[in-house]
Amino acid sequence: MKNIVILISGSGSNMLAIVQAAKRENWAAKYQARVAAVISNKADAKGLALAEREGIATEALDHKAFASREAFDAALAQRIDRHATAEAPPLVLLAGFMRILTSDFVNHYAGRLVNIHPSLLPAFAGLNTHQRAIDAGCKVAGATVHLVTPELDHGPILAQAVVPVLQGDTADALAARVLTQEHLIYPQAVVKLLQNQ
Ligand code: NHR
Ligand code: GAR
Repeated sequence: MKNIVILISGSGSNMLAIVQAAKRENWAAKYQARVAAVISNKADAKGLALAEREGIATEALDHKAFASREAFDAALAQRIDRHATAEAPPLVLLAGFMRILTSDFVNHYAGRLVNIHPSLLPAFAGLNTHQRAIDAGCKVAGATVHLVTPELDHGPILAQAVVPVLQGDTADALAARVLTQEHLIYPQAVVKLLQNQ
């Protein structure tokens, strides 16, 4: 069995989309893969309760309890690597995870660390993507699933989805439109990775 570990910080809707796709599409039988754990750097993340309701093991690891990024990332990696199996190391998915990760952490998971970013990369890496797209006068926006590399939001692109930017759009309205597409492309991109292994 290959274990998938999902890292979140907030509402966890992408996490839930992946968990539901795994059940609906029977990833256990098709790809010998399962979502083994959901880990949040925020104890009050709404996504933790959603994951519990789906019967998935959850953990909170508060980054503020650590003296440095390196120390937090080392503790996080230790938690993740408990989910290694005899067959495979874990696949790690960032789903609304809001902490930048150190190069050591990223290199340890090279090729098996994935993120979904709410813009059409390489446009609008970093934060506040929807307002920046509106302010730039973009006619389309979207989301990108990519492999994580040490340089923020710059890894190889696995999937993208496009939505229109509408007249009078607010960042919240655009974010909601983008999010509906994220829920489709993230599970699909994970399936492709599982198929290629
Ligand atoms: N780490 C590396 N090395 N590379 C990437 O591509 C990463 C990453 C960690 C997270 C997700 C990312 C996004 O999709 C991601 C990609 C957080 C920040 C950020 O500035 C930026 C990008 C992303 C996630 N975080 C602040 C920090 O100091 C904290 C912000 C907050 O807590 O609200 O870590 O956009
Ligand atoms: C998603 O839109 C995701 O792309 C974005 O946060 C939202 C999380 O929603 N990620 C980032 O901004 C990373 N910096 P979710 O918790 O409901 O999946």
